[in-house]
Amino acid sequence: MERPLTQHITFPPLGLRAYEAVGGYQSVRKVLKDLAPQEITTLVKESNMKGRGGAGFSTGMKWSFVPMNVSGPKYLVVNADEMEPGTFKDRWLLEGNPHQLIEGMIVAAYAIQATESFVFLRWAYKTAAVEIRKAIREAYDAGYLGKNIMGSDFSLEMHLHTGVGRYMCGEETALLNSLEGKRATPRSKPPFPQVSGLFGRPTIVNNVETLCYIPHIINNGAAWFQSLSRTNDGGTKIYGVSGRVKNPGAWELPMGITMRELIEEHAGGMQEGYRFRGVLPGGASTDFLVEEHLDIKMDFAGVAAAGSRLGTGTMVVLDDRTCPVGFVHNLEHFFAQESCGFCTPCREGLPWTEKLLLAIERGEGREEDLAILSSHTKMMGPGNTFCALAPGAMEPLQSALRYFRDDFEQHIREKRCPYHA
Ligand code: L3W
Repeated sequence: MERPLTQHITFPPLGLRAYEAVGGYQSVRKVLKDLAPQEITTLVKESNMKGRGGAGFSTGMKWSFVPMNVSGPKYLVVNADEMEPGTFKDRWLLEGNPHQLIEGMIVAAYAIQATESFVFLRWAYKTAAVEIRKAIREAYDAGYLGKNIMGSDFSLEMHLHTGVGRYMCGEETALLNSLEGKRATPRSKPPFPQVSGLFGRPTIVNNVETLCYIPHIINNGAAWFQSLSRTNDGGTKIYGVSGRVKNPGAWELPMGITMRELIEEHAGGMQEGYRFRGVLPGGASTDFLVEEHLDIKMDFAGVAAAGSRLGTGTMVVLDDRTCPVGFVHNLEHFFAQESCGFCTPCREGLPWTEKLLLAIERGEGREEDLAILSSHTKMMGPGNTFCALAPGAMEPLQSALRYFRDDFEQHIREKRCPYHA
């Protein structure tokens, strides 16, 4: 099985010469010599590459929205602000092979003719910051960055920017505001960043995993990328599993592998004494799925058909000895804390949700609280808030109210948490 993305991951990562020795930076040489910017975008479109940050938007299509005949600067920004609970896939790529990301960034920047690029990195990823800084310096020294790359007329600057630890900065327009030195609140879309992004200029924001695939698509072609997958969404995917499984971790596997294979084979199944109860398939801001869904394909369409989202593809497993009310309360505590406070439903609704869940968890809930929680899932649902933070926060709650309703009712009826003696 091919694992293009992770095959050269080492700790510490390969330096520039060792990376070149395994084929590194070939795609930069190839595009600068043989391919026009639009040809790269077309190739990425044909590969059916869908963005790996959580939304699954077509990468080639996103790039094609950048106006090519405008003068003035354009920007490429990598969203490396990985802070979705349960998600640790980009960290693996950042710490284990930073040159692969830089190579993907150079090709992407060339495709949209950006002259300046930024890695917006989560502040807590200290090791990644050291490795990326070192790799950027090596790339400048070798002539892959800076003026007239490899003797061509294409020039690109690259900067590492570390965030301040806000989940909100993972939303692309809040990230751009933060990069401009402003408060990290989201902007209204449209206009999308491809047209008006950083400092009002055309900007592409892509996830780390997304950009790391680009060198491999350039080197091996769209058909090869599609052939790695078991479904219509091209490529491999980094999947992860955490929770009370025997072997929690992350693995690069064909897109469309089943949830059962991931949990039972790769994660080794449940630990002794624990039973599978449910799973958040793609980080905390996705709907729970349960036992009946174990055979679904873990691609964008497969998870959506089951009533959830692939999201980041990093699953959090709920077991039968963990209180689902406490589990969801913990998540809503995170989301309430991370609301930027800009729009009212999110600012007011999330702390209210958190308080209701805490009361129920403690055995102080009232019967009417379940109806209030349900109405919150609608009031903070898609279309009622400024960005996707609160609707995402409502996904685990609305599905927990559906699949684990008996647990909520038992807490209220017995005025205690049945999971605590
Ligand atoms: C032009 C249109 N561009 C969409 C572009 C848009 C963006 C991309 C996705 O949230 C999700 C969120 C989290 N014309 C366009 C267009 N685009 N329509 O496509 O856009 P969108 O709005 O669908 O999603 P988003 O706001 O980027 C991302 C979920 O991911 N998530 C969280 C992940 C968190 C991390 C992290 O911590 N780093 O990855 C997990 O599920 O809830 O729903 O570029 O411009 N008509």
